[in-house]
Amino acid sequence: MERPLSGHDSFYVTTPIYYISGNPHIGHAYTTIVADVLARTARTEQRTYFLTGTDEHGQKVADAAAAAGKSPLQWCDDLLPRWKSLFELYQVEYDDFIRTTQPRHETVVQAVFEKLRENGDIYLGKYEGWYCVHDETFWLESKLVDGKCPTCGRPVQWLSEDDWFFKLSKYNDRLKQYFVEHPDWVRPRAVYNEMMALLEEGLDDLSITRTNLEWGIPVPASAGAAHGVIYVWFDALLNYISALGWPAGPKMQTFWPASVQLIGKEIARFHTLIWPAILWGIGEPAPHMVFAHGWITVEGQKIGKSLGNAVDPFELAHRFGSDAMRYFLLREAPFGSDFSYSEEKIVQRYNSDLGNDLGNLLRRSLAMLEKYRNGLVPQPPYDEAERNRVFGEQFADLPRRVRTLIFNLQFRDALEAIWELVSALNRAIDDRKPWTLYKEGRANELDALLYDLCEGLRWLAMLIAPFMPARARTIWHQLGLNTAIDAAWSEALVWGGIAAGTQTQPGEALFPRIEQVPT
Ligand code: ME8
Repeated sequence: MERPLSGHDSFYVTTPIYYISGNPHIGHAYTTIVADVLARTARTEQRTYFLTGTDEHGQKVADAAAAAGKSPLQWCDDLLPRWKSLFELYQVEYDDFIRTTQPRHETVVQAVFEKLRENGDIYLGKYEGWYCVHDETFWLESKLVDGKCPTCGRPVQWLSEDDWFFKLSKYNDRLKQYFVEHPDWVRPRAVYNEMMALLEEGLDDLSITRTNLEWGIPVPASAGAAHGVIYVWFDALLNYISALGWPAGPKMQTFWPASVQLIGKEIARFHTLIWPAILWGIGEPAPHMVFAHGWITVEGQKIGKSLGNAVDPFELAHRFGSDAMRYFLLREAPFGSDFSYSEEKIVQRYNSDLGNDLGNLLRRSLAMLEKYRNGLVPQPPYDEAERNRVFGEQFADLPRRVRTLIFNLQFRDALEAIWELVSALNRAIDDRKPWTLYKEGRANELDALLYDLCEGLRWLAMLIAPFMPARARTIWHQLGLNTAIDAAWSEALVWGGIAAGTQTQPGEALFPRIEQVPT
């Protein structure tokens, strides 16, 4: 990779800010969990900032509020706890949660508008054309499919108004050059190519105000012919820097440009064509990377609030546990691709990878330790040099490998790499049969094996911690370890960290078996 995400002294990861026009669904949890895995990994080595939040302006929110007989702000205030509780349920530890109705954001949006106007990047013109309320997007007639929105397929409405325009076309060449010089700045490649094709066609200027809408950030009065509100996308994109206190806040100096901005692929155009141009207009650099991931689908359809097939993420976390859901979402498909969701698949992954492989490894290791050694981690009967020979040598580079894969957003590969250790430990039990070693009085061999199982489990707790924080802690505690798990991550490089004599405490099953509910 051209610009590796690790190795810098600060790390800034963002998710889209979500439209608070309804309840969250599993797609919103997905992006936010991915950001959390990255942030948890980065935090152990770098100054890290993880931002998420809610997009509260625009017609879509105004319409939802009106339908409920509430003011837009009341609507947002009432729904916000539901969104925040979802993230809490999924153990998302963000550093900041921004709402676009907060004054700290609104003042920045107006200041950016002013700055662009002073620089001559904004002008007053007439907008006539089509608008999709669902996607809050302006469309040229030629882009419509059967007269409908090309992205979501809904009817569009005709707008004719005097608006302020951003000179996006002016940045077309600079964008093209930037894409050529930074071939990894937009990932995955398919999205990069799609955006490059749009640049080849040429970008039009962008209307960035809405005259006939009241719910939004007012166009600054100093703009003279000011009227209406700022277009919701122009407003929303700026959250990534308003949260840092643009222009001069200390966080801006530390964290901008962002290390990685995570989005769903349907909003790649806004983040990779419009967003860098706005940033350049105000003298800021583009983010290091925008990663546009695929969709979770059900029967081939994107899960969405309004498609009526939203899967309730609260119910899923209650049924399967938030750790198992986090595991499933990151393990099921390579990050970037679409993947179809089904409960059968969750149950299958849960019972096999989590219950049988990892859960049973912990259960049987600690049960044997309890039975043969009173639950005390034995003194391994080998010296320092030899200790590293077997597992230590075989897995010496595993923590680094996992970190690299995580920072390269290859979460499935990272989990597969971790499961190589799970399998190796399970195989060691099956091959070396501790019960026979015990019966035959081969104490040294038994101690060596039991020690390696405990140490291996210690490694596993650290390695899975960014993915499954709660279950990692369960393993840690059952091993009898009391230190903070995150701090130990980089010490894991040497096999032999668990002290002989540690009193283990077998407890609840990690992932009790789940029976498939008949459909
Ligand atoms: O677009 N699969 O907000 P939004 C995977 N407010 N991820 C999904 C998904 C699915 N089926 N459905 C949604 C907006 N997502 C704007 C963003 S940013 C300045 C403004 C995730 O509520 C994915 O991250 O429609 C997607 O991009 C985002 O939710 C869209 O959320």
